[in-house]
Amino acid sequence: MERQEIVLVGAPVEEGAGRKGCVMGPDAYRTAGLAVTLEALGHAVKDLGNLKPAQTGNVRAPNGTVKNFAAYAGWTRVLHAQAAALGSKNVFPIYLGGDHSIAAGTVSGQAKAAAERNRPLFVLWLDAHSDFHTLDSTASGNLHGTPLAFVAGMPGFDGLLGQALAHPVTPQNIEVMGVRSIDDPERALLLDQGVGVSDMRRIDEEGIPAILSAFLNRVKAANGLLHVSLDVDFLDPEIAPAVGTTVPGGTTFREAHLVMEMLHDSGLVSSLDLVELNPFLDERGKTARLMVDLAGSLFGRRVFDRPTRSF
Ligand SMILES: [Mn+2]
Repeated sequence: MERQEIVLVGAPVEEGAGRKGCVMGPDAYRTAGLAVTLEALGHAVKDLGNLKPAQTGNVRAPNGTVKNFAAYAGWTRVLHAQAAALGSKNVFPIYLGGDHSIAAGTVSGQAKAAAERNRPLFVLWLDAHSDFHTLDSTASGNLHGTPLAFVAGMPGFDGLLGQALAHPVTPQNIEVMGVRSIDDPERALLLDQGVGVSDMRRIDEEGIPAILSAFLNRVKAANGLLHVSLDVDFLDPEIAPAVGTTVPGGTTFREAHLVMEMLHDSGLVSSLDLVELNPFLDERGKTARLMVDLAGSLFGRRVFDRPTRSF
């Protein structure tokens, strides 16, 4: 396979989640051997270490419900700038969260870089939740429930970047896969905006290959770039307990690997988030190792080569 220049960017963010621990996520991926796993597949890996949030001065929360808004703004700004810069280079960034709020910066930055290359950005959001709350609709106030709405250009996020979002992701270019927990305001907004949603029932009924290949065909036909945002809770908590928001009935080991293997074979993926790993809740590193193994499948690990057969 093609050798990739992979860049690791640590974003030790936990202010978007309801409980502490995601701050340790980037180092857990390092401990679990992410770099050596990718290097063993023939890729070059450069680790930029962990970022620090930008100073935001006196940014104020738009309402009293949202928690840690200034921290969210600081992380969004530094990650947006980093992702926009990496997206303009011939490298593959992997953003190591941190809770899922990091995607406000990573996806918006990748979208900016894609727009500058005249390519549409598509987003595959692998998650138990749709993270499509606005700052007004969130009941918990936990900001890791809002990044997808922000990058899709939903209103009310002024102050997050300190300027309007110039390059939102077209909602129809987003596929949310693996969901099994959506709040009513999110459901209404997802439907209204035409976001693709393949919930667990649809995965049960139609299977990963049919759903994912239809989406990948759309990305390819549009000459799109594809950002993948992998939340630990996409996986069933039996195999991935290290997350603060477990929801039963997630994807199996094989379903998750199949997603990654199909993504690899497509050659369409250009950036990746690994988010919501909470090492404090893990069992002897098994969730961190599974996430690293899934990254391995995305970057070409396979049991056997599968040459196209001609008869
Ligand atoms: Mn999430």
